[in-house]
Amino acid sequence: MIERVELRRVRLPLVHRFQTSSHAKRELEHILVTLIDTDGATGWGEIASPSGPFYCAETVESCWAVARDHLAPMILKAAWEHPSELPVVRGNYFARAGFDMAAWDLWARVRGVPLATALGGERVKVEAGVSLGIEPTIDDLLEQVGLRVAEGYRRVKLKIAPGWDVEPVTAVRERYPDLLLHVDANGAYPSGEMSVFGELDQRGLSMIEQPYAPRDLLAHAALQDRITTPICLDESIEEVGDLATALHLGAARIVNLKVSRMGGLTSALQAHDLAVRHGIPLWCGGMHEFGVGRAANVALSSLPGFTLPSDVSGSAKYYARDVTTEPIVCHGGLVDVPTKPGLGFDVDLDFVTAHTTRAQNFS
Ligand code: OSB
Ligand code: MG
Repeated sequence: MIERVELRRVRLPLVHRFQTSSHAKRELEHILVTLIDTDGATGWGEIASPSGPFYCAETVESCWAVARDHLAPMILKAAWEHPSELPVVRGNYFARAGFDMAAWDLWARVRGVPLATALGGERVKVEAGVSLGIEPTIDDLLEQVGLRVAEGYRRVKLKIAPGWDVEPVTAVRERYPDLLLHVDANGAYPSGEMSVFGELDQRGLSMIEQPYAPRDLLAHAALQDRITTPICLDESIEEVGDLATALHLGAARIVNLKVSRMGGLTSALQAHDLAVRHGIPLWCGGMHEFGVGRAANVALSSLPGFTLPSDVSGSAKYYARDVTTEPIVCHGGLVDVPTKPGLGFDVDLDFVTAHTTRAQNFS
């Protein structure tokens, strides 16, 4: 049983401004969730919602309200033996993910096993890629790509949007003919837009991520029929049922699984198993998580179905200093899967406290 829940809104500046098709950000505010059980054991989770409702419907404010008014009170009353038995609400995936992750961390710590082992992970290192935002100029983009390739990252993903697509992608491809490269539109193209994707189909990309709006699965299936580059879904997949529908329709040949977007590790695990049964390659996407959420992403990426590099870059790609006492590091494009119990990282409470904008405890 959980005896105490702590919620902290923590704000950290990004080392490099990040622009997607819908918005730009310089700093992030995520909510750290701490669960403390009746024996005093502790688990940490992270609610990594964007501040505004542009990637998905949730916001930091909506997550804070749902966590405060529903998830925290519900978990204090709940009897659960395993994280898969936590009480649930509809939707509100990011908010739920913070609690699910904290429950998994607690569960694994109490048993003295690394989270990756608890989830069924097999890898000791995971392959890392980077996600690069829209830059003011193509030269700026080439500089960012050069920096990350020099650091050893195994794959580069470029954000695209109408007006920033064929030209920058062609420039990067010409400079790096053998780079594992893909694009992510975050659903910015009108349903049925084919010509841009016909061009991008000639650039040797490993995938095109989320070209159309999240619910427009039929448009994704029609595009996949017309191009050979695999389509990868991100925003479209919030529940395991969404994945089943997408695969049935032929709307994706690759899937980006995100712990945050799917309401936590429990649901991501189910989606993993379904994708493996369908022979669909997976990778783990990110939301610029702080060290807590990223440690969960690293653990998930150690599962056998994650056969493509994940967005689990080292802390240094995002933050000058992370919320964990040790940063997550990437060497030669690989991130070690932690071997310590639970998430395998400790939270730097002094640093977190110094960057907390609002906190509330429940018991
Ligand atoms: O679509 O994958 C996305 C960041 C914020 C919102 C959406 C996305 C992203 C990223 C960053 O691509 C991935 C990372 O955490 O490195
Ligand atoms: Mg994406």
